[in-house]
Amino acid sequence: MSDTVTIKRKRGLDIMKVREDFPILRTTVFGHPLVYLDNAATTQKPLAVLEAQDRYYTTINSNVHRGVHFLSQQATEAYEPGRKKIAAFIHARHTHEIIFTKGTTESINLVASSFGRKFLQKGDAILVTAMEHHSNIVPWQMICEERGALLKVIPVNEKGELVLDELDGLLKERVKLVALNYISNALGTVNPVREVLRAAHGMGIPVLLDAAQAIQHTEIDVQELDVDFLAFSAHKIYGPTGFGVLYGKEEWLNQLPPYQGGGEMIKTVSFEKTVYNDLPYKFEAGTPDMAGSVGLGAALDYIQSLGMDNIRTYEHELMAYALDALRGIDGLRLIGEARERAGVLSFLVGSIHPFDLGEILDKQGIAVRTGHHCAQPIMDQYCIPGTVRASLAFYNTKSEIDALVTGIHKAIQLLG
Ligand code: 7TS
Repeated sequence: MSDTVTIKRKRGLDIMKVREDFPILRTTVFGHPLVYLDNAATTQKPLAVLEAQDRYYTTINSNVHRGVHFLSQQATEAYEPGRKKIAAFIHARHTHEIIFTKGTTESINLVASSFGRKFLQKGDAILVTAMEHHSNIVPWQMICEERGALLKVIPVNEKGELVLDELDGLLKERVKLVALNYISNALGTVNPVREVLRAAHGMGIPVLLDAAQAIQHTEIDVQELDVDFLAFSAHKIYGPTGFGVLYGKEEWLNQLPPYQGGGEMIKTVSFEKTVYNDLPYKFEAGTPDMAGSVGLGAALDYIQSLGMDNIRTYEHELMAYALDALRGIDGLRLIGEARERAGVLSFLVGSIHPFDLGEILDKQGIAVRTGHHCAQPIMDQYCIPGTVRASLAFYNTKSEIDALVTGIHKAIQLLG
């Protein structure tokens, strides 16, 4: 580790300096400085990522793996290190346990489709939680319907926490796989994934973690967690859109059939028989997103130069500040009051429609998200159509939280 990184780690983050790495944060919206609080939807990209991708297209672009020519080899040499960086970042045992996908959604669809076709029988079940993103519900519903299996649900209490008392009972109902999010995008709940893993593994049941909202906020060690599958998107961890990762334990990935057929995923093809490629290529049909791998690799380098521990400490402090500030607003109701939370603040104010509040905030340059956040079942449980959601990143500041509070007060004056 370089001296500068060590110094940064000791001193924590210099947020104003960090913000300079993100050119888009200098944008003004309706005459106000942009306050970007929609980080759960997608994060902004630092110059390091933008420049790495630009460099790739400007100087290296070519198709990987298939050519003897100079650029093709350069492209392969630029593309494959991304896989190594990701494996190191999540502490995977093997680099070939990292499968490149389009994002969390495709990673989950891959497992649902391949695992489902191989292991799901009529009357079996998949277990999810009541606070999943649609990406971790619908793919399972689809394969369950196809295989005559059932989708079962771990309930969530009023505070937005999993009701684990029911877990053992549910697992006994012919559950073949548990799929849950690490951190909820709708409530901000950090789920007790270790307890779920322990209970599931106690019965020999594999677990898929949807880490779309966790990878950017907390250190993840897949070996220490002993998780079987883990999915995340590059764009939520300061990398490019359209690129993501499925981690799978080698022993599971070797058992699963390919997800899609095409180039790259084969060793030999004849009309009589096709022999599939080894991991990870067995699951990577077609020309991959080379710039995606380069961009995600650059994002992980950037994050590590700041230090995940520094990021976690700062975001924790910012979250505590934001929670205090929002709780001080008369008539504001937090949706999700879990003891362990990260990244996301979901709320409603009096009888103001989330969309109206979002619009008034937007006019003040404050970007929040309104709606059901692709988590309709948990919204139904709270009997609400949606919420206003402010979601944090390490480049957000306490004065941006103050701006949000001022903006909400303004909305109350106008509409309350
Ligand atoms: N799982 C969770 C927990 C998510 O938050 C999201 C995206 C996904 C899966 C899907 O990720 P994708 O990159 O494949 O689309 N969540 C959100 C959100 O909260 N607002 O916009 C996208």
